[in-house]
Amino acid sequence: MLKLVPMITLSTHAVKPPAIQDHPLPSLEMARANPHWDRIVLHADMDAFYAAVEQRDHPELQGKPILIGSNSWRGVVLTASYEARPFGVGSGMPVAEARRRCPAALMVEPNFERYQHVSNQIMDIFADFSPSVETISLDEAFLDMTGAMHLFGEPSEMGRQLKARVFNETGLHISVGISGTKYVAKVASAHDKPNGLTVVPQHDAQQWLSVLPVNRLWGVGAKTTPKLEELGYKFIGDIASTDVRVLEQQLGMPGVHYHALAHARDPRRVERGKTSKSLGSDRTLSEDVSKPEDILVHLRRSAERISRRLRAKNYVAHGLRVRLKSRDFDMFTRQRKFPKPVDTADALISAAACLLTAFDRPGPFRLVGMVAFDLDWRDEPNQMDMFEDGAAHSLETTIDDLIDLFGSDVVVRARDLNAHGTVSKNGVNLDFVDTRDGERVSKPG
Ligand code: TTP
Ligand code: MG
Repeated sequence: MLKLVPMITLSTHAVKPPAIQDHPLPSLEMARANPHWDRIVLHADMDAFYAAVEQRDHPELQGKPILIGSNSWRGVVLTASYEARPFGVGSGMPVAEARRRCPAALMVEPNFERYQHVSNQIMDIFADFSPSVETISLDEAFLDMTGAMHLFGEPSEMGRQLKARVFNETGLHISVGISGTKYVAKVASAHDKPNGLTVVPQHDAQQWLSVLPVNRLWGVGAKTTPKLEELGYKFIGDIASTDVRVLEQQLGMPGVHYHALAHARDPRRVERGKTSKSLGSDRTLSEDVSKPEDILVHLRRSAERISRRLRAKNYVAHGLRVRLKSRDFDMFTRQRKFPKPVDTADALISAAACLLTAFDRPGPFRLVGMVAFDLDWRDEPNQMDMFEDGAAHSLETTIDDLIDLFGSDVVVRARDLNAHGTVSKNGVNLDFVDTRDGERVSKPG
């Protein structure tokens, strides 16, 4: 395979965990010590997703050409294992045609429930790597990793860690592309499939793209490719070196768009939108509560749990939602955004106390809890001035250290003690991570 100059390509084609030390040394990235990254966009896409899940779960299919689909299911191949692909079969091909091209291939019926389950697992892993995850499909997402170097190291290291987590937790391989734009990250993740890791620093991206065929431009499909070739544009570099006015004249607005992509210009941000992660903690009580001061006791506990988890993950929250569930199981919520991002229990509890006054229902309530939402990276581990209250932040990080060393009972706030000098126990805590709308991964705590 032609190895293009400015990139790192790490690939193991056999089905085995990514052995980091086996990979060839990053070429250009090593040569140019620490290239500067204004933005880091990571694109991750599972390899032969449905087929890989079937091979994992049915050892007799491993190493064999398989097609996912059925004659009854729209009659098309949903995907083919990498063993079948050299025969020219793949997604969208009529099953009859695929069987003709690859007679040895075994047909496997899809099991969508299982694919959804694995998809949830990988999306949860993504959410641990970045608060800004844009899900594209069941097996594919963009992660904005800007500002995360102090947590994961160089971009190539981010990719290695993500691949290792996915493999360790699912037994499946994922290909990763990393660059300064969504476009180049996506082209890079497909560049060395399966089990690839390709890093293209932004300042090398145009050169890296230049030798790829024009059909690697977004928006250039089977119809446009021959049209571009007729005009003399075979490689992306041919588009990049042409005056944009000429392209516009020949192709209209798409010509301008191809020109920008060929120069590795793509201003689109990773849209976390509904995929943004939030952290929550609810408490279902053994005795219902009505009085604001009683509700606040429980909210304080939720605030402490959430803030510890925020700090442990180096996250800050831009918003807070308080949740109260009535005896009739109706859920009531009130929420607000913070003027500055927060990660302390103090900030969460002050906002919660404020929000509590906005509820127009008296109770009694059987569940109280809160959710910190619109999470973001804390830019620098010690960037204190970004917080409303630096003193509260250092006090709470000190408490984190004590709890890490001696366990959760080592420090108790005086206001949480009851008349007997003990912490009152009422109910069961449920901490959760919301990674997508309406979906929740719960962890009783
Ligand atoms: P893809 O990521 O496009 O394909 P893939 O994961 O099978 O293979 P690759 O290594 O090239 O990424 O799609 C993910 C899954 O979505 C795929 O396993 C099956 C399903 N799918 C369909 O059901 N219909 C389709 O047309 C395509 C393209 C995929
Ligand atoms: Mg895929």
